[in-house]
Amino acid sequence: MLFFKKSELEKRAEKGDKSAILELLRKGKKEKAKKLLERYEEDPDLKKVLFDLYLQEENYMQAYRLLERAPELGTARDRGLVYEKVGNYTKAVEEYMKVGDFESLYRVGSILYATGKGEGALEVLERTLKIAPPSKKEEVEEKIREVKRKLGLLEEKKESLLDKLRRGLQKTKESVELGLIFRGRRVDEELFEELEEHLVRADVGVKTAVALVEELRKTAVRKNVKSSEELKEITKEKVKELLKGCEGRLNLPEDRKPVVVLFLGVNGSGKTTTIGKLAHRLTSEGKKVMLVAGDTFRTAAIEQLEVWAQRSGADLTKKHEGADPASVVYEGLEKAKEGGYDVVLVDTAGRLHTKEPLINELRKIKKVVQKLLPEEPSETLLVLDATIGQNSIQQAKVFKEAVDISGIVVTKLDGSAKGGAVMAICKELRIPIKLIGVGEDIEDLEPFSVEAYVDALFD
Ligand SMILES: Nc1nc2c(ncn2[C@@H]2O[C@H](COP(=O)(O)OP(=O)(O)OP(=O)(O)O)[C@@H](O)[C@H]2O)c(=O)[nH]1
Ligand SMILES: [Mg+2]
Repeated sequence: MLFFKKSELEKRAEKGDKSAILELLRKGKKEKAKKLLERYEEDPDLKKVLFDLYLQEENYMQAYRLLERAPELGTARDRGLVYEKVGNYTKAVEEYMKVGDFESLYRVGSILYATGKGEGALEVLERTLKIAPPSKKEEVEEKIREVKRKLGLLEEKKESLLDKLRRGLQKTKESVELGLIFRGRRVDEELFEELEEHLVRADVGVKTAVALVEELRKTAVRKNVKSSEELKEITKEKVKELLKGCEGRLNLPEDRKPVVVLFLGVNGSGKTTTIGKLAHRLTSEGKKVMLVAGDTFRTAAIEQLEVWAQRSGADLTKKHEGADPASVVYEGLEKAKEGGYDVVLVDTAGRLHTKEPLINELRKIKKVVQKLLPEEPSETLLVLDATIGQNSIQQAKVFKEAVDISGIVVTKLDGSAKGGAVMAICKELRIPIKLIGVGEDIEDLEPFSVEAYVDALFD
């Protein structure tokens, strides 16, 4: 048998000499030291050392055992961690709250959420977000969304209006690089000329582009603008000013029943799709919605509206192909009046090559509406396809001849390299843009916002 001679240090340590025990620990004799620490753990200093040792080893049960007898051991953060690990959540929350920094509050939020206290969790997480370091903000926001979803407080909105517009105007931006040309440039004649050219390419309209750039030149001199970034901000402000008055809200008075909205526009401009999207929005708000298949030209057109009615949870009034559109409208309005509908959305045909009949048909439809509901239609919306850019202005003039138009819907902004046409449309026609289509999905309809539009176009 081999005997190891105990060192002086160990002998002293075994007798409970504090400094000897700590020296053992320092020398790396951890197991030996731990045994002795446990033997003499009633000593407050040694208890503290042992507690830290347990934490280092992630031996939370043992740390907890010590805490039960000495609740002041360690820092509040340490105690919070130990309580959390052994499942004493009430105490964990208490301790973390004492610390109150980002990490601790975030732990509290997560614990409360995991233990079914969603409302408490939300409150704490919102406080956490305020003190979150930039790198953690997104994570906390996601957690907040998760809690809100769980609590049923979140409408499932995946994309903000600005995001949608950015995505929508991607094509315009790629082809005309409106944001790019302002990056790190000298403010000189070359830049102004380039800007003018790019604005024209975005289908802003030559007159508008020239006038805008001329104004920018003057402003740049007056304000002694040196950096292109500064010029960009000024350009954005000018464009926003230019578009003031282009923004309009859909007018659907709550006190009238039913409210009628007529949709006009050439073939393929997006009338039926827009009606479907709007119906979806209105039914989600709890409104009772009737769609009227006033485009009787093709069976497919009627069927398409039928599909949208099903998707959006609206009802549909239709007749056979070739039926008199005004008579379908009449029937639809009668049903809507009787059935207590909130909104009626009327689809129409848009065959421009038959201009005279088209105009007559639209007038007739309007007359029928006013016969049954003298205050309607609340809105007569002209649907214009952004991809055809300035050409849409010509179309609009034809429709304006037929009936008064109260608002414009610009569709397919997502697929267009001519997003700038929105400017030309609004300036030339002097009719507010009320809605924009930014995709083919049911959610891809948004109110038009000058602010968001200009930001998306230039940033
Ligand atoms: N990308 C994109 N496509 C759209 C948008 N709005 C409509 N469309 C598409 O454009 C095409 C024509 O849309 P419709 O709604 O059928 O057009 P309409 O004006 O009813 O046409 P007619 O019934 O033929 O007079 C369809 O393929 C739609 O999916 C939009 O905002 N973005
Ligand atoms: Mg259609």
